[in-house]
Amino acid sequence: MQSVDAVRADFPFLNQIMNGHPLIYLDNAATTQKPRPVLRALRQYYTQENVNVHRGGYARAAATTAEYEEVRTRVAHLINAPSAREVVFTKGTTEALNWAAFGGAVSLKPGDEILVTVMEHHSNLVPWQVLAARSGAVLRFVEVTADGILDWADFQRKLSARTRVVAVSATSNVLGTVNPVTAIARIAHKAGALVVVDAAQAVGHMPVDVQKWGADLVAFSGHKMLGPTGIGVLWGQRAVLERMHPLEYGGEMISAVTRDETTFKEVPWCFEGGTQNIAGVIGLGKAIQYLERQGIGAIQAREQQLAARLATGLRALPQVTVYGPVSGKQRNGVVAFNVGSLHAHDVATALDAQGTAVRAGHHCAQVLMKHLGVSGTVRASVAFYNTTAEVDALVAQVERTEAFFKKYGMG
Ligand code: C6P
Repeated sequence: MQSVDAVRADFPFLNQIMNGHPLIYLDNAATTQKPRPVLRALRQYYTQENVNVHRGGYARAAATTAEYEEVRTRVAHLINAPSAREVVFTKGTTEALNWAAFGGAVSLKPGDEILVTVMEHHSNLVPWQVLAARSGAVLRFVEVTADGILDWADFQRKLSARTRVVAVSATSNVLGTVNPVTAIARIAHKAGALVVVDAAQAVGHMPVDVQKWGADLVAFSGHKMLGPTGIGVLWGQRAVLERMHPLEYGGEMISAVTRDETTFKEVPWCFEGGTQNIAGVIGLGKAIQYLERQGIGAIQAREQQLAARLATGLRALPQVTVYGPVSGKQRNGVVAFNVGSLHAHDVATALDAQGTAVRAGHHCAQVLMKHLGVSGTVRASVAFYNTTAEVDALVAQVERTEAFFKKYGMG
């Protein structure tokens, strides 16, 4: 990996003043910033390459189509998928997970069970809840231990021959917990369940090998891994994708249309109806190139190191509660915390006034908030372009915030 200074020079967003202070951006779990090669590619696309793909017979159309399809191969390489034809472009993780739930990968009947975890983001919970309500299936939750780890005994207890789907996040967007996907998929498959992985916080932040995971469907978003918004991926085992049906019918996903019937393109193109986010795909390709140049293993190590330092610094403050696993290896770059009884939004506002951007609230994980017994948390999330000085500055700012409110008898 390049030096942090060299890396930061590639991210113009990071170089700005916020509320009179140099901006410290620690909301990377919400979305990461974009490096110059991605920004350049988007500009280049709209200035010189903007044609529709898979349609035109002219040279520019062929070149842009080839570029678009090359990104599919790049994505496959990044996640070690056996074939680029198992990569479906979507709007993002949310859309990909909706396809996983409603695309016919599994058909449920009353009494069947869907197993999710308490730490799921709403995008990997609400679709399953709706599917359960429509089919008469039962949605069950695997609990989380006091230190923020998936309760393995509870998982084994709840997994049964009735379980038809196990839907789990690779890493939690609140606790930072890294879940043992390979082990989960192995025993879930033994029980005959479909395994769906929400990898929104994993891809680009840790080495992901879908073959090693052994899951059936994996979803992730481009914007959380240096790419543009509005582009994401549903990876699926070929046989699983083959038994799914498109959720959007229309242009470009067809093979032939008569007055009476339509035949569809093969997987994955049958899932990409209408004009796609071509610029998004091309930007995603550049993001992957950038990540691979830095080295995904090195990125993971750096983000874990920064998060561990942050968590340790915050834990040392008398009023601060840090959520999630203590061990650096079991967590990614996310650190959620609260300061005494202060409202998370008040803390985030105080940090914003000091130039630091963090997220506060339920983080689209209300079931987890209920489990933690809080209405929300503050959440700082690092990327490999953050510095130790920034992390230390946040700890100092939290300490000042704590002292400020204490002076007025709050917190
Ligand atoms: N989490 C966060 O601040 P989309 O919005 O479709 O790109 O990703 C949804 C999603 C699904 N799963 C997980 C684990 C996620 O973290 C997210 C997005 C952001 O935590 C925005 S809510």
